[in-house]
Amino acid sequence: AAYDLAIRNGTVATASDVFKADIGIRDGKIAAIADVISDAAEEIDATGLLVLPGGIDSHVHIAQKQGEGIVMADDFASATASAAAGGNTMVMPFALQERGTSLRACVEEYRKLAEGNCVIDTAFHLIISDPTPEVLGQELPALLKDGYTSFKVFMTYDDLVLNDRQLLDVFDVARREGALVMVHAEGYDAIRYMTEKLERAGDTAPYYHAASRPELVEREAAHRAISHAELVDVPLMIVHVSGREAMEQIRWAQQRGLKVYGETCPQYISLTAEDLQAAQGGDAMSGAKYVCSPPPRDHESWDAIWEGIRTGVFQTFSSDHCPFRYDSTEGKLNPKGRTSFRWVPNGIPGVETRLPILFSEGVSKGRISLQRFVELSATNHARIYGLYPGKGAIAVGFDADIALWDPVRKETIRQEILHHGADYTPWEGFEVTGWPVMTIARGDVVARDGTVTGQPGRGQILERGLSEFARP
Ligand code: DUC
Ligand code: ZN
Ligand code: ZN
Ligand code: ZN
Repeated sequence: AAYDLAIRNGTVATASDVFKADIGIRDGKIAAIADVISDAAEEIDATGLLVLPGGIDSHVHIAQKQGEGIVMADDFASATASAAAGGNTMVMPFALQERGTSLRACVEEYRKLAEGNCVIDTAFHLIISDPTPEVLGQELPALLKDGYTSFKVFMTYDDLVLNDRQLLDVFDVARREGALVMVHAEGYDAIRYMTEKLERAGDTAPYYHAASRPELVEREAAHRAISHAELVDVPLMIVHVSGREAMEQIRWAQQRGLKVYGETCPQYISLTAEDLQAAQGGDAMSGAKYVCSPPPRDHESWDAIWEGIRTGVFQTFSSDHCPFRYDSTEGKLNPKGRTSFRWVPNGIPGVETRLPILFSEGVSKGRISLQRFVELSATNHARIYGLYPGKGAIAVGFDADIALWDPVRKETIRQEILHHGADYTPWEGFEVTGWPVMTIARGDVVARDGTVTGQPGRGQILERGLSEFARP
């Protein structure tokens, strides 16, 4: 046969077009797109289904080192299996530098955890917490040459925060080496001030996590990051934007001609700060299930995020998957977490539910086109993070990374149907229209009808190229 696999009679969507076609796959790559492909060893009938580029989730945390006694709920096997079941063919987790340690040594630790365990392809970003002269002068440039072409910096958290001068120094290296900088924009001092004030008043329940990080905290940090990036003349990606305030800072920068990009996430179009409040008669601690940073806001914020999505302020829609078990002394309900929201680990699981939520709230409800969905879920992630061409589109010569979607299937999100390592989903009971029914990664069927069929270890750890989006 001319092809290993043909996907027949489906409706193909790319970032620019929607059309009926068959797809021929050979050696893990898309070898042909044609009206009819009949000479394949195997066939999948996609009648009534959408044939989309597999999702790329460029913001996930897997097995990331936490503070003492806290453990992430996913390893690389479970996180990538969960991603595959949710219509993804690639994830980008973080290799975290701990202060006082070599960046290179940390990268090798994370690689070791990932190697042999990933169901789908994976590529690491770096997190820089300790920008010593050695890190900035030697380690970072060398790692960039090895294909780690983006890194995240934090403007908050005791163990991660960089001061303004450190941000400027890191930005300067990114500019010189062509790396893309991702920024967690929330201001450390403002959060500390609010947290201590709330704790003094006895307001320590998970609910007060949101109050400790109001939108202006995010707006101020976004503005500061943007201004520093302008000073250095380096592009910037502001990740996990939660509402109007930070969105408007990015738009302001873009209107001034700066290369500032924006990412948002499902929690900012579907959860609110009220979710952190216990249900009537419920356990006040249950709000911990929704503790992530920035926190979910309100319905007006959802509208602002949609405005940003529709008008192109945001380029990527990621999960920020950061899973902790709820009912665990190593997770949300750790002993210190019960005493104050300050110690509840920040993050929620979402790698498997990202695409159904965006598809349902976006495409099915008529807020965005299918092409825009493809761009936000896959193509832009590949373009911005140095994987394009090759990934992120349905085109001849690209990896055969494909998700088949049933656009009219109704599903209720429930913990029992998910594959992550967490013991809950923040979207329990959330109803969606549109569901990924099969995921094909480099030509292999890795998930089908809610069952993960891809073996751990088939996924590769990829090096990435420099991104055009990172050019000053
Ligand atoms: N930032 C993230 O990107 N993920 C989880 C927690 C956080 O602060
Ligand atoms: Zn380490
Ligand atoms: Zn962050
Ligand atoms: Zn994150």
